[in-house]
Amino acid sequence: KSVGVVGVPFSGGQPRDGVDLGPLKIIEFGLLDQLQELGWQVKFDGHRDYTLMKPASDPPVGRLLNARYVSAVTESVASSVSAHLREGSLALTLGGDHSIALGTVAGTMAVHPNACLIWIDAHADINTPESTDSGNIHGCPLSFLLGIAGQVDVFSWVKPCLTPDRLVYIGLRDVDAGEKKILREHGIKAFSMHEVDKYGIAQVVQMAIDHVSPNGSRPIHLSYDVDAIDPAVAPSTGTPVRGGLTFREGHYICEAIHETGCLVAMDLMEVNPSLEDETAVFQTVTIGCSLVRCAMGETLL
Ligand code: DIR
Ligand code: MN
Ligand code: MN
Ligand code: MN
Repeated sequence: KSVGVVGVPFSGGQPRDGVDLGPLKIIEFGLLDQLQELGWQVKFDGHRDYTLMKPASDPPVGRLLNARYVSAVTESVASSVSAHLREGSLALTLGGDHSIALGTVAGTMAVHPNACLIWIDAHADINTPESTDSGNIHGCPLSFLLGIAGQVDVFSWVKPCLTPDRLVYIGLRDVDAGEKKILREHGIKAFSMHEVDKYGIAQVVQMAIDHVSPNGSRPIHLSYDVDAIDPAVAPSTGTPVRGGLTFREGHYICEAIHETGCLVAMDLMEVNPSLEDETAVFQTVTIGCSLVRCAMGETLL
């Protein structure tokens, strides 16, 4: 078994500097050795310098900020992910902000068109170019992937590749009014923190997997925003929201998805080592690594 690691030191999908340092810190912390110890053959070409793709001028496209830059980076990420999957490797992408998932999911769907997407996040990241208040594209990747974003010429490379029935959320607790309307209108399944409290994490994960993969046979793409975890546990992230997943709930999700045997791609996003103090950064980077290890087969016993 082999894993292709894509390090994406990119922050252009949101305004806070430092999230581009996430992949560097996670790898510095020793994630690749840890995966080797779990029996994975690790392929890592080094962190690419995406700043080379930054256009000289990138004025807002409607409300969208840094749209040309985000588009160029995500298009490149999509081909990196596809290449790893075509070689039969699991694709692990380390962000960077969550706009990068526009690339990773497109890359997965290019190789596994029937794959499903499990999105772990405090936020729904499904704003359209019209509904976004912030203009930050890390709040929008799913609208592009689902084809509900409308035509944006800058993103013409993105083909709708996801259907609402193959998307499920766990962990939501900060969803914009416009996003709630989109979730309702498209019948998208979401387990917010309310459902986690109500049913417990084990039942929520089971219901989520059953929803997106009714026969248990679809390839799974797991896109994990570290802000899904409670900020008391994972503080160094750009848009923390109280009332999140506990340490164990966050890990349980990864363990249960590993147990399906269907995981083909994972994203770990929004670790920002420039936010909060040294202890907070250590905690957040540590949990980032352990979430990935659990999704890739680490067990407690
Ligand atoms: C908000 C926040 N819904 C937006 N989104 C965040 O900017 O669209 N996503 N923080 O991670
Ligand atoms: Mn997110
Ligand atoms: Mn988030
Ligand atoms: Mn369904």
